[in-house]
Amino acid sequence: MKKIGFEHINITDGFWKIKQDMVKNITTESVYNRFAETHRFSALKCTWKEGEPDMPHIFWDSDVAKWIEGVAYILIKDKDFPLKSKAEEAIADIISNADEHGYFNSHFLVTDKDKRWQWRSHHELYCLGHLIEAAVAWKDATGEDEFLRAMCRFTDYVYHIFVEEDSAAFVTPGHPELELALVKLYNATGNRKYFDLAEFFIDKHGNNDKDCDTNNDFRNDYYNQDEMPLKNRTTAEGHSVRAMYLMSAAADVAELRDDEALLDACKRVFDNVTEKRMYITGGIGSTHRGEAFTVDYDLPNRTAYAETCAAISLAMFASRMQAIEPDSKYADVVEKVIYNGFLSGVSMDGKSFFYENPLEIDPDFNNVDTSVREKRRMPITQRVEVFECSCCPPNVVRFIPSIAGMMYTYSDDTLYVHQYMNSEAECDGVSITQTTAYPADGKVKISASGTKYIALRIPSWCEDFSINKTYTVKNGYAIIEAEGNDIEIDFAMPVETLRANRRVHGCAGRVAVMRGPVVYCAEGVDNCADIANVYIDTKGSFELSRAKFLLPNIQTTGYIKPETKKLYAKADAEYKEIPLTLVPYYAFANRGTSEMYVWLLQK
Ligand code: FUB
Ligand code: ZN
Repeated sequence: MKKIGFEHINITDGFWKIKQDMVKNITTESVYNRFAETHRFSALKCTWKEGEPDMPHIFWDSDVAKWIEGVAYILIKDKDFPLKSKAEEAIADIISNADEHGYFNSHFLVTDKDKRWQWRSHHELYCLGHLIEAAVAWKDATGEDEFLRAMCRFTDYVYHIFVEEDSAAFVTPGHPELELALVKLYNATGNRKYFDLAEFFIDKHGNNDKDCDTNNDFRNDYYNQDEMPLKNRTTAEGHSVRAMYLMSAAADVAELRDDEALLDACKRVFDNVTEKRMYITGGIGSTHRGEAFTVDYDLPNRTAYAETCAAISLAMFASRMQAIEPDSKYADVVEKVIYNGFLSGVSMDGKSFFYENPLEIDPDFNNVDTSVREKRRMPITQRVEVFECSCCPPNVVRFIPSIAGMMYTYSDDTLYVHQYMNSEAECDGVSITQTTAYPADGKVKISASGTKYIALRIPSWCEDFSINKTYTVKNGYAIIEAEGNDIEIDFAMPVETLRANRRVHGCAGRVAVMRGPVVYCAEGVDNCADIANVYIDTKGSFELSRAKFLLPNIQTTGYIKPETKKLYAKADAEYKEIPLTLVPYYAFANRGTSEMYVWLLQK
């Protein structure tokens, strides 16, 4: 199946139009300013000298590259986007400071010069991957190909070092990313050598770099995605962003070379992540140690790592799988991620970010020392504008402008609608318009032409829907003869309560509240203290109320037992009723530091 690229789709109104406007008008500039202040842009000039402060970090180039990629995606829709000139300056620095081989890295060009290609964990290939993605995007946006040609030259050099000369101290990128970028480079240039290099790295994972960089207890083969050949994998292991970037590339390669064994591994890993290792928000990676997956069902709420980039990487993997195999489980996961564990990563004003996205916050425990000797590591409770390791903000900058790229795929006779957003699209003789307020409600009007069938994803959260046409359901999609039809769909979107698998011990006796794809939470700022002790009745009433954060709040009744001053007291006290307000999870922590709980006790 082919994807309809986001460049062919205009989101014209509604939820994602607001978010795209936010990124275009606020986030991109704000991230630029923070990166300029923290020397990420000046580092590209490669003038840093030993002894000076602010030595260019090994992966600053990737931060800038993702930001340029985001600017390019905005330029595709708005040629006059004012930050174009800032991106041009950065690109000019990258091109002009490359060495005689085409090599560019703002860290290794000014320091550790003799350590090039020696440290697998030092992100050289990762940075190149992001630079390639930026260069491909820049060419698409502007038609200018100097940046792309520079990155081809750099990639040719990498091919020489890794394939022809075999002179590097490692053979797989410790942090995957280049692999998927090489597939993009191949698609952009048609040069088979870049696909060969993608295959080279994909096939090397788990076959070689056995004892490289194991200087830290979490920097092991799992962390570096080198524990076994990809085609043997059954579970997602190690650093979650690395794992999902790598599986994204594996899906690309499996599809392009028609590799069933590799594709089967992708399917197994996807199922393992989404059936056993994913939060209800679509967050993944439950420990900060190595930013990693742990074991099945280990999904602690308060210490959840659930990095914003990890959510993005899962959406990247899922959206590749949905283009290979028509099964709605992939698009369901994309939807879960984009409305929850990804979107909580950026504040409602578009300026600040969470790196970690926990499902539970109690400032009394998160923000103070909870053991005598050592502070337990806890997620921060308020978003910040920049981090020392600031991979997430520019990932938001590139992800939201290109989000429509996950909406549609098409085969000879069928157009698949994976996501519902108010939009117009035109590509390859197929055109489709969606009119909807989704996910504020579940009504969607669709008119399409240029396709014989249209396949509409029935979201997994939806038990009751109507479509004004005759349809058959296959793999989670309602298939309709489309030509000339005005389709009206209504996905009933009642408030639902969900329980977790009983192996998820942090959720024992608790329920989460969802409406459509959106997970809700209770915050201290709207409610009482100690939300941990509030029960809700799953059979009680859940009313929608005024939207503070784009989508309606939910009002229900909470039940608490009377407060006791004792540390322990008799259990048989009567419940007291309190009004309980729930807000969309993506909007938590936008009104100061406050308690926050996704999982509430079930009465
Ligand atoms: O290593 C570069 C980035 O920093 C990763 O993608 C993030 O997970 C964080 O480790
Ligand atoms: Zn990140």
